Amino acid sequence: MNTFKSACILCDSNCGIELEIEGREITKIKPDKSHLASQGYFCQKAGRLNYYQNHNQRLTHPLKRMPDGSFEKIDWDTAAKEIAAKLIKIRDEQGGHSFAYFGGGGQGNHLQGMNGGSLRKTMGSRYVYSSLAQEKTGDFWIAGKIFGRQDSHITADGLEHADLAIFWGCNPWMAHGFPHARNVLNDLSKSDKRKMVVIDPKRTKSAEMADLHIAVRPGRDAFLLSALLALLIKIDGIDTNFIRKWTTGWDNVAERFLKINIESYCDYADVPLSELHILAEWIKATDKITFRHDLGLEQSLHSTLNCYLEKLLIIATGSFGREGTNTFHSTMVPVIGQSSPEADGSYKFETKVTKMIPIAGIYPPNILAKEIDSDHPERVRALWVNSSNPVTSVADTKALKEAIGNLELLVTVDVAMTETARLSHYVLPAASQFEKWEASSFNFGFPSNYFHLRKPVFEPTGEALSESEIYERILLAMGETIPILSEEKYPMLERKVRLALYPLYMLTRRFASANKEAVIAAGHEKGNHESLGDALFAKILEGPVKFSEHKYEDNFSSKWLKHEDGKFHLEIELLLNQLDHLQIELADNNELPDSMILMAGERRAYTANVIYRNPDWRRSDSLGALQIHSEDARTHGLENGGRAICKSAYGQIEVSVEYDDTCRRGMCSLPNGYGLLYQKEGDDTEKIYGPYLNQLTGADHCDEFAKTPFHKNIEVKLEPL
Ligand SMILES: Nc1nc2c(c(=O)[nH]1)N[C@H]1C(S)=C(S)[C@@H](COP(=O)(O)OP(=O)(O)OC[C@H]3O[C@@H](n4cnc5c(=O)[nH]c(N)nc54)[C@H](O)[C@@H]3O)O[C@H]1N2
Ligand SMILES: Nc1nc2c(c(=O)[nH]1)N[C@H]1C(S)=C(S)[C@@H](COP(=O)(O)OP(=O)(O)OC[C@H]3O[C@@H](n4cnc5c(=O)[nH]c(N)nc54)[C@H](O)[C@@H]3O)O[C@H]1N2
Ligand code: SF4
Ligand SMILES: [Mo]
Repeated sequence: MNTFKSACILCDSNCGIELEIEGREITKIKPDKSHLASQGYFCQKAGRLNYYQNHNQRLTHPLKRMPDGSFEKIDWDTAAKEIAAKLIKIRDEQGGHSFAYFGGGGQGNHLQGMNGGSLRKTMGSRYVYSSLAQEKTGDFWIAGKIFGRQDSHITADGLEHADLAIFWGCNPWMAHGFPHARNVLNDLSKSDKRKMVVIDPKRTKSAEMADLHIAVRPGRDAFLLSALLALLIKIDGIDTNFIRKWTTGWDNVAERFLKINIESYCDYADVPLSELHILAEWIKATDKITFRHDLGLEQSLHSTLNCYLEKLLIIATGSFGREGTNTFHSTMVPVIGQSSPEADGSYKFETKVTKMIPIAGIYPPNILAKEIDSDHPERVRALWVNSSNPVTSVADTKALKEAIGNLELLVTVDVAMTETARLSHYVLPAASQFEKWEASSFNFGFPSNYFHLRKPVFEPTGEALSESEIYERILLAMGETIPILSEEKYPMLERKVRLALYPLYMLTRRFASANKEAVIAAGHEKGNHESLGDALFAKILEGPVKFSEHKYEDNFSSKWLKHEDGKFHLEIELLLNQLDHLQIELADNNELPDSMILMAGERRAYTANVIYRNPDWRRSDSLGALQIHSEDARTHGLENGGRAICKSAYGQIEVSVEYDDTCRRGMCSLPNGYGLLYQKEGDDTEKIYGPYLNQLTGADHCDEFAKTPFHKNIEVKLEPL
């Protein structure tokens, strides 16, 4: 038996863990108390990681799809040669725009996946589709407008010290999303002095713990957010000093809120005015406020506008740049970037069919089917998927599957035989996150930020390779090379490790030279013969490190505030117009639809995106039940524990019903992460386990600007089966 240190890969907290292994099995997992960042924190999902590492759909060989749809094992050289020839042909005959890359936004594979950039460069393509553009691109775009950079990203690390914590459309008890989430919630909940507010149509576990739970009507947050801002302006609950010192455009913005009829907006959001008053008074009376939002705002109606209104709340109340408030954070391995227009306002890399612009360097999965399935001469012809399973995780699965049939080349790099892999021309087996050097770039800490480079615990299974080796083979076959750390400088590292770590080395050096003070404050120093970046890299090779220690005033520096005047630019005309338009929506649509609103993709105790394939990993909710208020269920003739048909405008699925009075009337909820094909031991065929959600969602049901899907707001009809 051996013990190793690593990290959980299931959410962005990336808690440190200690693994006991026997052969290729993980036999025990404990939280790592010595881990600098997580300090012994972890949750129930991590204890089951053996199910991620070992299951009967692990890919062990490169595979090629035959004309009859079956797959044959091929060797790496043949795979690399054949794929390279096809890529070159498509690039040379059609141009780089016909190649798109999907991935990079999942829960892992951030370090190894970076070499995918070399492939894109060789192909001459900038078209990166990512799951992050299923949630956060609206928010990134706003950051670009307000702060001057789309990757000036705000963190909620201040929650630990906040006297008022506002959770809007998120359920951190289940989904985490910031360090030691459950401890932070427990502390807030127990304290008599500190307050916690949750705004969520469902009385989630987080809502249960709050001092105030506002059960907003699904999809009506924009009304509630704008009514709250209007009320704060009315009661002098905003921080005029902060606004005067740090912002431009406030007067014009405030004027738009003065037009709002607070009472009718509250009514439309089905929130008692008294609750809004309590919240506004608490905000006015509290100095240290941290806001946190997630998919309840991003994947619901008005998603980009919601995120804008939340930013305005943060800034107008001065809840920024101090202890206990929101802040920026440093980034070692950037997952996103900045997409800037040309001088005339156009974008060089607009997509060819739907004319979508990139935001933060990425494109929304919601447009992908259209970009492929078109007779446009410059359509997408080749798709490369790396550590993502779009055929299950993207809206309107049926349309995407059909579109994929029109690809000239689909290559999937994954650890498992996913639904997307099954449609691919070639499937390339990747070493798992415990079989290679890997790290997460979801480090959102402030003022201290941590990085954890993990060493492999196992040898790769079968012929699986780390992504850096996979990309090297493909690029060599295309006549290119891939850079590697010098052996002279790092003689102790194996060749494949030098290959994997080269991008990280370059980023570390760049980070250290751009953030000298923060790196020194984190305890690193330049040696006689080595640069600060080299010194930091040497520490990274040893294990988890604190890589930056910032000062609160850095939040107001040009590191993150990129407008020339150094201010927050609050006026975004496009969104202020949408704000004005809410009045029309309200006037036009005062009746509730008779259908139920389905929240397609709730995070529960045993969901972890589409990372675990073997359904046995779950200790509860094996069917992924449709939760619904008992009275709504009875109205629809649905029995507790019975089966039902859930039908949307796009498709229908069969579900199991569970009465759950924490749901608001009129809404129901299905969990994310189910609907995967699996053949359990002893079964003679494969089965789909749990709700295949994205058969119910539509690609056009999305934010008009950022194209982020409204997964949380699907109109459905329910019938007993
Ligand atoms: N257990 C678990 N944790 C995870 C994941 C997982 O799969 N499982 N996935 C990770 C990922 S990729 C992400 S992006 C995060 C997501 O983390 P969260 O966004 O926190 O999780 P969700 O459960 O998807 O949605 C949050 C809440 O939004 C509420 N909601 C729905 N509609 C509305 C609305 O109209 N208005 C408001 N105000 N609220 C609404 C829901 O009731 C729900 O409680 O979780 C991460 N953590
Ligand atoms: N209806 C609905 N749809 C949703 C959501 C929802 O709430 N509702 N949530 C959305 C959100 S927020 C997200 S983030 C996406 C997530 O969906 P995806 O982008 O598909 O990402 P993940 O589930 O993180 O990971 C997917 C793949 O990575 C593979 N993988 C794991 N480790 C490795 C590795 O080391 N190397 C490689 N190459 N592959 C690896 C796994 O086998 C899995 O197939 O789903 C989105 N889809
Ligand atoms: S799922 Fe997230 S919170 Fe739970 S152990 Fe893993 S990284 Fe930590
Ligand atoms: Mo996500």
